[in-house]
Amino acid sequence: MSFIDKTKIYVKAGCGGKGCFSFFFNKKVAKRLSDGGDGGKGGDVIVKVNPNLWDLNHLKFQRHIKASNGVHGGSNKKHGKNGADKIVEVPQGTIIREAKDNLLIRDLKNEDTSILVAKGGKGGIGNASTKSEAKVPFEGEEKVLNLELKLLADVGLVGFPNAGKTTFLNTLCQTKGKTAEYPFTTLDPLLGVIWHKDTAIKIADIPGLINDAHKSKGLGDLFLKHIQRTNILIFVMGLAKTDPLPWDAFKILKKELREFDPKLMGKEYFILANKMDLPGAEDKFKSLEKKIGKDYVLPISMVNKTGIEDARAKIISFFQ
Ligand SMILES: Nc1nc2c(ncn2[C@@H]2O[C@H](COP(=O)(O)OP(=O)(O)OP(=O)(O)O)[C@@H](O)[C@H]2O)c(=O)[nH]1
Ligand SMILES: [Mg+2]
Repeated sequence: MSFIDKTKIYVKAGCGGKGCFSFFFNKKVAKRLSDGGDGGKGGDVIVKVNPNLWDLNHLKFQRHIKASNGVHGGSNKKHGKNGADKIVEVPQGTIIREAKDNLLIRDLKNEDTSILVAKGGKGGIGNASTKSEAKVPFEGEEKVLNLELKLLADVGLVGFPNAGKTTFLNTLCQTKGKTAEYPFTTLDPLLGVIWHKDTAIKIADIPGLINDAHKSKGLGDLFLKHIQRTNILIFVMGLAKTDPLPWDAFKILKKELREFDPKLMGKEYFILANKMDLPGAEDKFKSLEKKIGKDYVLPISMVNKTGIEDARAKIISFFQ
């Protein structure tokens, strides 16, 4: 099952039920009186955050979403039942736009938020109220909506493929992301959590980037939107012989981020220099530290399990 962060849906609210046109003969006053009841209101379509959802996959085969129509009014002033609302559940961080002009309807950043996206039609008024003709009901609103998910993580891991991003996340947060010695092992974003007192700090691992990712090289920059909302970026560098030189990698990564969204460069960041267990890593680390400064780089090894607590403390320091 692949991670889906973009989809289009058609929503249609319910129509109002018809107002009833009917009479009864009142013997007491020897008169024909109108007694047609009003139609029920059509159901609304509501988009609601479900914090347990991770992506938009569940809407893949549910593109047409309709709320129920209101029931027609009846004789004896019987009011038709309102149509049931339809709730569309989405993950937190979903942005809703109207497809025709791409105008923002709502950015569902907060938990338990919901928004009415298509209003049900009013029911028709029966002749008991109008005293003449019954009034016709209203149609329910219909819209085509673009839904786009941008994960709400606090920290984003970026790096070349194979740098050890997922291994780091798995070690720090006990996630179960797939890791392997070949590039592009991670194909979908992965989220891990560490705790600081009562605060959950969410960390997002995204697929690896390479030079010209913004020109769709490798997996491209498709996933960079998922780190747009983070406060901090962690550049993970592998220091193995087969990994690109860390300083070069850092420059390329910064270029790719800037090409995608210059605001990404305004975020706080630091580098994790990984695979310190390997021969030659120490020299690479020292040269990187000299260039970027002590405060911006931490040595770690996921094989020797070193530097993990320093990395955790460094992350937490941004949230104090
Ligand atoms: N020697 C050594 N190998 C490591 C270390 N950390 C990770 N690796 C290995 O490096 C390879 C890549 O690790 P991943 O965690 O899959 O790397 P990634 O950055 O998530 O890679 P992509 O998902 O392809 O972008 C795996 O074979 C890991 O076992 C480390 O500290 N030392
Ligand atoms: Mg990975």
